[in-house]
Amino acid sequence: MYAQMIESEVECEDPQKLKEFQNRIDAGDKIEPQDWMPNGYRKTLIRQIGQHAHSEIVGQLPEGNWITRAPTLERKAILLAKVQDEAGHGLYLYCAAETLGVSRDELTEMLLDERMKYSSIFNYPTLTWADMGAIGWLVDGAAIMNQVPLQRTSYGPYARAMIRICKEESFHQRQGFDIMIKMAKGSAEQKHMAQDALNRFWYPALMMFGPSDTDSVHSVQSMAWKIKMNTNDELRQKFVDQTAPQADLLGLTIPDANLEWDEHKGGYNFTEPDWSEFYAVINGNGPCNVERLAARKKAWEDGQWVRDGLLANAEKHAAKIPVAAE
Ligand code: FAQ
Repeated sequence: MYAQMIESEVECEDPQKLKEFQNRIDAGDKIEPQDWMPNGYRKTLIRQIGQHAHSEIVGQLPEGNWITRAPTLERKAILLAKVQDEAGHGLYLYCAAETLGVSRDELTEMLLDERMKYSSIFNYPTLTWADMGAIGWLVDGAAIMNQVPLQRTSYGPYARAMIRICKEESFHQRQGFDIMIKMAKGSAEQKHMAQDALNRFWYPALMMFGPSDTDSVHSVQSMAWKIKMNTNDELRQKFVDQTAPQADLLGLTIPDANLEWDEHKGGYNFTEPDWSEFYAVINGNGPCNVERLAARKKAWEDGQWVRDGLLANAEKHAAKIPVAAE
C-alpha cells in the first residue's frame, strides 16, 4: 500500500485542488482522513508521524534498562509508569498514521529494515541512574518543546494525539527534574553523577530538533502545510532559553563555554552541536544503533505467534458469521 503511494506521487495533481487545499491550510482548517490531500502531504505525515511513533517505542529501551535497578520502590513505580506511557504514545501515533492508509505492520517493517528513522537521542547509552533524571529533564523537555506546537498541526488525528501526549510528557519532564534536584542537592558523588549525565545528554538533546534550518530538507514545505509549526532552530533556541536557568537552579553547569545571555536577541548564545556526530547517528552509526534495532527485531519476531494466533482466531470467527439473514 505504502509502495503504491510512493509510485503514485509521480502523478500530476490538479492545480485547482492543490490551491483549494492550501487555502484550507492557510485558513487554519483541520484536514481529516477522508478529505482530499496532496500525495506529498500524506507522505510527509506518514514519515513524520511514523518516525515519531518509532521514537516513542525505541525510546522505552534506554529507560527500561534502569527499571530493575531504580533506587527505591517509589522511583521504580514512577519509571514504570513513564515507560508504559511511552508505549501508549507510540500506539496513539501508529493509529494516527494508519488513518493515512499505511498499516502498523508496514511501518514496523520499514523501521526494522531501516527505511524509516527514529529519534537520534535513543542511540545513546544510559550509564547511571542520573541518566533517568537527565532524560526526563532534557529529552522529555525537548520533546515537549517540539510537541506543544504540534497540537495545532493541520492534520486532525495527529493534532488530537498530541494533546494527550503533551500532558503525559509534562509529568515525565517533572519527574526527571525531580531526580536531578535530589541528585544535584545530594552527596558530592550524586552531584558528580548529575553533572556527568548533563554533560553527556546536553548536545544529543539539542540534536533532537533536527539539523540547522539551512540544512533541513523538509522544513519549508512542512511549515507551508502546517505539519511543522516552527523551524528546527527556533525550537532549539527556545529549549536553550528555557533550560539554562533550570541548570543554574540545580547548581549544574551546561557543558558549553560559549553559553551566555544575549540581551540584544533576548535569548542565549550557544555552541551548535557537532553535526557530523548527528549525521553519523541518524545514518546508523551511533553508540547504540545496532543494539536498539536488534532489540526491536527480537520483539517483533518473538511476537509473531501472538499475531498469528489473533489472525487465526479472527478467521475462525469470520467463518462462523452467517452469510445473510435467513
Ligand atoms: N533523529 O528536514 P529535517 C520523544 C532526519 S519523541 C533522527 O529537518 P523534519 C518522547 C529527518 O527525519 C522524539 N532523524 O526533518 C520520549 C530527515 O530525514 P528523512 C521524536 C532526524 O522531519 C522521550 C533529515 O534528518 N519526536 O522523545 C532527527 O522536517 C523520552 C532532515 O531533517 C518527533 O519525532 C533526529 N533528531 O524535522 C520517548 C517529533 N532530526 O526522514 C521516550 C515529530 C531530523 O528525510 C523517552 N517530528 N532527522 O530521511 C518532528 O518534529 C520532525 O520530524 C523533526 C525533524 C523536527 C524531528
